[in-house]
Amino acid sequence: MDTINVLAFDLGASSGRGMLARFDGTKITLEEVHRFPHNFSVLNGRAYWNIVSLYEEMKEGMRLCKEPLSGVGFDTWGVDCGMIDAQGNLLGMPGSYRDAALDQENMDSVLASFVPEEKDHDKAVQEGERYAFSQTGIASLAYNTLYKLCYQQKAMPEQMKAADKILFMPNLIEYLFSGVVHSEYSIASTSQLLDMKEKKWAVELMEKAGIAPSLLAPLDYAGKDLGPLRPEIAREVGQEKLHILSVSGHDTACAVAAVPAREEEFTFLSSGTWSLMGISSKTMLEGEQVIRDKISNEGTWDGGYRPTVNIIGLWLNQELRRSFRREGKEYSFARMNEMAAAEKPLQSFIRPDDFMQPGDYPEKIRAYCAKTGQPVPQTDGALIRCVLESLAMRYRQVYQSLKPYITWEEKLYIVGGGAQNQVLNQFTANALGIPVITGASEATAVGNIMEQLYALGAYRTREEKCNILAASFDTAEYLPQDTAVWDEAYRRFEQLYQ
Ligand code: ADP
Ligand code: LRH
Repeated sequence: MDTINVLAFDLGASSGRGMLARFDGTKITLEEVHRFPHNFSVLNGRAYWNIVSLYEEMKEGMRLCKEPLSGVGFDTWGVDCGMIDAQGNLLGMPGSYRDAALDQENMDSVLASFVPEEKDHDKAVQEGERYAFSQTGIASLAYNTLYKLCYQQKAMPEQMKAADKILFMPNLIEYLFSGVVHSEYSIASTSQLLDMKEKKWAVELMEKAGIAPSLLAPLDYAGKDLGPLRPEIAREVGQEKLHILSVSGHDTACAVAAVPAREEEFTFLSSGTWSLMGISSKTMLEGEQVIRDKISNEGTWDGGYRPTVNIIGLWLNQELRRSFRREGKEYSFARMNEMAAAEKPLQSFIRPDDFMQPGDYPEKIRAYCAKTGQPVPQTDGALIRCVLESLAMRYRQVYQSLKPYITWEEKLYIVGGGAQNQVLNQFTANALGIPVITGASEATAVGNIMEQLYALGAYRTREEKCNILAASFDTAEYLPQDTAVWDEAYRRFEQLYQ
């Protein structure tokens, strides 16, 4: 078989990368052709992604590939979108889900508006959350596209009026490179605008929220050839025959497509800026408890479900690192782990998901520990350890909410950049009391590549896919240790939620 070359652009919340895959029929060889840092910027109090710079960086990534490519695919973080007008012009910079305006209050006011007959605000919010879940199968999270669009109606009505279509980030990028206007299922599932059961837009909910359903582009699925690059771009990057292959636009769906599980049913943690814990599932999870546990029935690359809980993730570590840098201390992630490992175990915990906004994290964490009567971390290492142990404890809490649905062998597959964090992997095995198996650290790009190879007919079955993953990427296993100590400490962690 001739070697197949495909390029995956994988935009995470902390960096973008262009990964070139060469597939020889058995094995993928990955080359990182281009990596570029990116972050949101706050302008005039509002958080934006720099789509112009992302676009230029991706063109540069294409230019750097010297061999002819059989496909290029794009995946990004969830929920965010840009808008175009009826003439196809881009309307402003896409807003970031970290915008401080996308808070609980904004979400609650939308939820309460779904049940205007209920005059008690708290009850209306609860009822509204049930309604939103019943229409979508997705948990209400303050940064979902639904709540952002409602905010935009109030904050930027003129721009919303000018909008003809809303395009989710990967689909916006595909549009800029090809002119094709569509919404891919997996990324659309993160918006809370899609009825996951019926697999069509949740029109009634949108109308109640005052969002015109015509704003959404037609829904379709990964695996399609979206057509060639715009001719002027193809010429510029020297890839005149390159076609865009539609992959699951949501990076988490890509990461799950790269889990090296031979079984069809498995439990995963996609670990990066976010930690996404979930299970593969043939059906949606529903009911009161699912709503309370904030489980979202997000979409897989092939049109299925992967009930998932969003956990704040290694954003905490990234924010600590940025804070240390501001104090003049430059630590690598590996160095941060050494510092954490040297500290006393299980001293103090935070509730990870309470830390969404950027800021002075050492100060925020110390203040939280003082307020909750726990030992205040005194060193940088102690702060890092507190974050890693708290994340592992939160993983345990989420795992317990998923456990009623786990009918297969208890083990957790971890993929993504965070799989390189050996300290956290071990903490996770200890906290959950089950084996942890780590897979590709570039899982999001690998999933994107596997989906392109599938679209090109390079493999067909799950078994063939697992053989390719096994031949291409190492795995490692972590067995639980000191579980009695972690069990005792978990009781202290749980008290923070009472
Ligand atoms: P995203 O896709 O959200 O940008 P990644 O999947 O690239 O995130 O994961 C980034 C995270 O991976 C970093 O926040 C860091 O915590 C972790 N990481 C990266 N490299 C290492 C390393 N060498 N050791 C430990 N952790 C690492
Ligand atoms: C992780 C992720 C996650 C959420 C968040 C906003 O990168 O895609 O699944 O949707 O971004």
